[in-house]
Parts: sequence; structure tokens; C-alpha cells
Amino acid sequence: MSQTNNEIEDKGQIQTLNKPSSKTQRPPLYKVLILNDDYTPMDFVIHVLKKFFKKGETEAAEIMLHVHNRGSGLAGIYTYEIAETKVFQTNEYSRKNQHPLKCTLEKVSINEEGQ
Ligand code: TYC
Repeated sequence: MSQTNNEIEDKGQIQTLNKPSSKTQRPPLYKVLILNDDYTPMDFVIHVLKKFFKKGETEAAEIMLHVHNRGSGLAGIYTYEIAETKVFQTNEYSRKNQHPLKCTLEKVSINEEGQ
């Protein structure tokens, strides 16, 4: 059995479905999450959020405190390559500054996507 965009082959018969053959496509999106740890100074986390995620002082401090209190928090949402670059930059920068700060990627689920 083969299936294309709008044709279903069933027992040798081709059925054409009444739906448009194409929908507007959007790229998958990824959350960059910052993780809490016991050692990274609060000021360094704020600095990272400003440097790599373009947050202002107030929002950066809010995100840092959320992570500190809850364990993880959202730094931003990007397409895959950009999200991966931010994760790499943050983790490398933290390592070079001898802090254990880490961030990770998480795919935005279809349920969470707006329209
Ligand atoms: N928990 C750290 C402390 O008490 C601060 C911190 C906040 C570390 C957020 C990492 O992603 C982080 N110094």
C-alpha cells in the first residue's frame, strides 16, 4: 500500500481526498533550558543570559532565580541550529570559566506550538 499527500491506494483503487495537497510548513522549534547547580555564581548565570540569550538585566535575573528555585528554566526558543549553537556556546563559556553551568535542548511539542 502506498500513500502520497492526498491519495490513498486501497485494494487497487485510488481515492482522492478532499484536502489541500500542501500546508504551510514551519521548521521545528527547540527550547534552550538552563539547569540549576549548587556552584555557579548567580551573577555568572545572569551574565550568560545577557551575553548569549540577549536578555535585559531584569529578565535575566528573573530567569536565574526561577532556575535556582525550580531546577530549570527557559532561556529561549529557536530553530535547531541556532538552539544547538547557544547550548554549545553557553556550555563552553561556562567550562572555560570553571563553572558547572549547563544548558540543554528540548523539542517544542506539537501541542505547545501555536498557530
Ligand atoms: N544555585 C546557584 C547558587 O546558589 C545559582 C544558579 C542559578 C546556578 C541558576 C545555575 O542555572 C543556574 N549559586
